[in-house]
Amino acid sequence: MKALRGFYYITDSRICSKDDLTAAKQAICGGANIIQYREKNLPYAERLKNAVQLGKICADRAYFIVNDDLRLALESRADGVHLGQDDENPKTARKTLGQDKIIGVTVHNLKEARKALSDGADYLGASPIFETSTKADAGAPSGIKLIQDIKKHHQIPVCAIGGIKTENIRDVIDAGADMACAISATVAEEDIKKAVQSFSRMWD
Ligand code: TZP
Ligand code: MG
Repeated sequence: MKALRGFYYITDSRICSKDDLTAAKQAICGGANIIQYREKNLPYAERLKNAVQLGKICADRAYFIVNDDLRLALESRADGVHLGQDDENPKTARKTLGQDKIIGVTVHNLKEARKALSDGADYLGASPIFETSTKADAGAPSGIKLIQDIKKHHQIPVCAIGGIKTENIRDVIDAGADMACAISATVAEEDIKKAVQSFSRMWD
């Protein structure tokens, strides 16, 4: 079932032994509720082809979100787009995609969270919670306090990201995270379905 809640799977072709489509299918079977296509290296035409196929795989089973690229989100008819602080403004994304699409925004502190809310974000990505080597410029870890602070002041779904493993997912959920991503702990695993299940079952 589609919901802005539960495990949020992000593709990463750099560390995955399977193609993104096969991996995403396994992630959905493992209970991922959201699939994000995050691909920074392929040419646009190839990314569009992949995004369209990923959208079909997600269908009514998971939300399909495109990272960074508003045009790709629009042309692949994704359910939404995820924007970093240096990407397109959420207001522009709203105008481009329309009211019924999902706009996620990465935030590192409460100030950015307030701004993203006033710009019309549908959910916030709280980042990075813990130390990560998957994103070189992720910045200093905020710890679970960032999740607690956002949830204390705002009523908006929060997705935690950065260094999340099965050992710390309980703390992340207890802090109030509605969703969580764990890239290296799932994408790089041989059995992606099983790896995703070990996170997704925490919301049961
Ligand atoms: N944005 C903030 S941290 C991060 C992204 C894409 C990488 C998270 O990867 P991992 O392997 O779950 O730490
Ligand atoms: Mg980005």
